[in-house]
Amino acid sequence: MYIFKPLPSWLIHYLNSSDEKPTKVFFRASTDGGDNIIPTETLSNNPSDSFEPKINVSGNSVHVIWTELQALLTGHDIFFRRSTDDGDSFGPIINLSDNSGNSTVPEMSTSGTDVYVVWQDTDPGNNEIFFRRSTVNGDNFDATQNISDSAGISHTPQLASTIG
Ligand SMILES: [Ca+2]
Ligand SMILES: [Ca+2]
Repeated sequence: MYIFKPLPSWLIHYLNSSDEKPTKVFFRASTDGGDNIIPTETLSNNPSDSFEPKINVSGNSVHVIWTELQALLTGHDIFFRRSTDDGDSFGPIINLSDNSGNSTVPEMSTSGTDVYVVWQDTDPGNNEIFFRRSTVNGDNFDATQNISDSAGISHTPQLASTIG
């Protein structure tokens, strides 16, 4: 006797339209290859715009990052949220950048239970690329590292990792 369990497939979208402000990060998932899609869940919780969502799946975990406008004068921050039950529920929102610089353009990669996040940030005075790593599946993150640390404008980071 064989039991076939379709691989889960995931999708995320965010709405950016003039009739819904602020923009938010929405999550929807399908566990049957897209035949049925669970109701939309709103992952962001911010009175200003949330945008630039990125998603990664590792095992039963779903990791999502995005950018939020905090205030016009203090710029943006990078936020992270994870699910460990195939997207049925999500844990608390974590502010990964949490600084007064303009933190934008997040990218994410996973390898086993490691989660890697980069973004560009003006906190040091010019644009640098910041990096944070979790070795515990996003439960918490190590300290932020400035991995560009150059006088010029460093921007548009990309990230890749091998499967752990
Ligand atoms: Ca910031
Ligand atoms: Ca730089």
